[in-house]
Amino acid sequence: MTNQSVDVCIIGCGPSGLMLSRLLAIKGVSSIILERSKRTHVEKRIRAGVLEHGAAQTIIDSGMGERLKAERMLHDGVCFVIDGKQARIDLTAYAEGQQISVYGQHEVVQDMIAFTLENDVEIVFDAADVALHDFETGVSPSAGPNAGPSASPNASPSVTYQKDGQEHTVSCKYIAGCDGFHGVSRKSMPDDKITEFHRSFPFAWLGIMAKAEPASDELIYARHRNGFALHSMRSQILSRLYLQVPLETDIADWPDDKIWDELDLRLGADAGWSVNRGEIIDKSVTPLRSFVVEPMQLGKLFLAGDAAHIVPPTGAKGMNLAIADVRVLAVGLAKMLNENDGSMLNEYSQICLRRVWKAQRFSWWMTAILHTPEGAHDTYQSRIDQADLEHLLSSDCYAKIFAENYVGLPFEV
Ligand code: RFL
Ligand code: PHB
Repeated sequence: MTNQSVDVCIIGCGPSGLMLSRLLAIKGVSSIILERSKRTHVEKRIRAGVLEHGAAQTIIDSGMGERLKAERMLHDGVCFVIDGKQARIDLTAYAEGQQISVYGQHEVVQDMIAFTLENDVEIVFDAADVALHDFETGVSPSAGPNAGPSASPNASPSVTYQKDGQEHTVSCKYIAGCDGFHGVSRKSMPDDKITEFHRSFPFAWLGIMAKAEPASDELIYARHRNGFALHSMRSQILSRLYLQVPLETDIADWPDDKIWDELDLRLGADAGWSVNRGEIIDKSVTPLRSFVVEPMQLGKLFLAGDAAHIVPPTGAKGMNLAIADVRVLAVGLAKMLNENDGSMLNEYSQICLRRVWKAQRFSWWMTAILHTPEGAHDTYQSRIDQADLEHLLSSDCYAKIFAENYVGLPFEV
């Protein structure tokens, strides 16, 4: 049995938890990260690939972006293939010179973990049965309406976990729930204190990573009567590709050749373009869903990233939102802990949710116009979606709105 004390106990060692820990350290606030999985698992999990301009800059400014700076692929534009016809949006021209960075989330996480450990912040991997205690009490001086009951403003939260057959306790001033959609933090909030908003989509993405030179320098989003496809990449020798598939898809029904043929069909434009094939080293199916919890804070517990909201990956927003959340949270916590000023912490939810809902709208819209529900490609809705895409690809005003959202809206904090 051990007992430790820190300012902030962070649950989850994904991009949100790691970035929060670093931003707090810069402001002299101590933290520990509790992670239920093993380090190797966390570092190998293949997920996001696109960083907004501001998210990449945040990683670089935090000191954790040396490899990102050296190895990222900076993109000026993004391509679309709509029923075989190709078009391109020049992001940099429409978004005041800003670019997106293509760099794998697992590389971001590896870089952040190495940096965190080198800088003597503790990460406990393999932490089982993480449980949150006594966080519901008042948040701070001048607590706002979402801050929970303030019956005992001096009560301190704590977090317990099991490791190596022992129970451990972390006493802290605040808890940050950065533990993803399936984590324990949001589930610890009483149902009557939160409102959850859900939307599910009637399809999933089959994603592959392949040892193949990307066949295009830029990302290609395709809408085809068979469904959506996406051509992305991780490096000059690694391609990342996705196909819209039915929700109940069994990966065994998709042998490699079938995947490649379908990618060629959906992504192939007029000119007979085809993807470069290679050894498939990862294959997975992910259902698409949207989710938001309001508020993102209760007493001294603050949720960030996927713990508080999920978007379908079509808009490439999830990891970017996670980074935007913890920028706000770090400033709010530091102001409270260093200056006894709770004004920003009490506004945490409202500030984050303004960005979250805009990203929800953008991700929902990207998903709606680019996917074709099975058997529903000649419907009223599919004609509306086609018209929407044609407008996007022929209008400077519309392209500017797209580019502003895709490279990332400005940060409030
Ligand atoms: P994470 O990354 O899920 O990390 C949460 C961590 O918490 C741990 N955990 C626990 N630890 C202790 N106790 C518990 N009880 C715990 N329960 C869970 C987990 O093991 C994990 O280590 O959440 P975070 O940090 O909020 O980061 C969010 C991002 O991971 C996510 O939004 C993105 O991956 C979404 N996403 C994309 N985002 C982008 O910004 N750009 C993209 O291009 C992009 N592409 C994608 C994506 C997500 C995808 N999938 C697989 C859903 C593409 C795909 C296919
Ligand atoms: C990726 O490279 O994994 C990726 C790119 C763009 C998206 C989603 C995922 O919209």
